[in-house]
Amino acid sequence: MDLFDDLPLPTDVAYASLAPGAVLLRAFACEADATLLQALNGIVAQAPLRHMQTPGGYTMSVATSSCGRLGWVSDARGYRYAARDPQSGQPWPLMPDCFTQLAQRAATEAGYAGFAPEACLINQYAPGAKLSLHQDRDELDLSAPIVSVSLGLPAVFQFGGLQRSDRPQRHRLLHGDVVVWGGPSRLAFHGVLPLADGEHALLGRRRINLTFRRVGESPART
Ligand code: MD3
Ligand code: FE
Repeated sequence: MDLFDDLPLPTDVAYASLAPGAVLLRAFACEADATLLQALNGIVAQAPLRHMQTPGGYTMSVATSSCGRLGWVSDARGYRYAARDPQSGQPWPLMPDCFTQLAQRAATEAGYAGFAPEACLINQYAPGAKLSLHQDRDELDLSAPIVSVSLGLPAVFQFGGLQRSDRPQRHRLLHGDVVVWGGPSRLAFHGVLPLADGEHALLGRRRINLTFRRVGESPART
């Protein structure tokens, strides 16, 4: 069957509920880390990580790329999903089988069987990089969850409510942690505090976060 039916993933999963609809699968991606990193290196060789401009005119401290049918793009015109990398004019790299397999198995564990990601956004944090509180609402299909995979240095993740002003909870996300965000948590405000310096045995001085998304039919809003 699938080339990555043998992707090493735990059968006995440690769960924690972070909020209604949000499930943390602690260390779910640990054993698959080297396979995922090798696939990631292939993607960023074709579609390099870059610091995008926000619609407000800032340069993001996080460097991003994508793979899959659609990729996430930000520029002066706004945020959107696009079928091509604006930097090369080429389609985004294909989603590797090991990525799809991991996202589907994690979604199934969290109660979202049948999740078929169309886009994987890759975020790279160097020490000091952060992501301000935001909602993910560039997708049309808000019934599907988002699956996020943390690799490398630990991060402090902020997770709030449906209003920007709701005081966020803080969680440490560690290498290999996978979180599935569905149901009422799908539109919650969230962000990442500035990354503390450190050295990770496999990834070095950085954190990588992969988010697997279902975008929905006509992706471009802007
Ligand atoms: C909760 N990424 O790419 S992952 C993003 O660590 C993003 O790079 C962060 O927020 C990172 O948009 C956080 C966890 C996450 C991702 C998407 C969510 C949490 C979410 C969407 C809705 C609610
Ligand atoms: Fe987000």
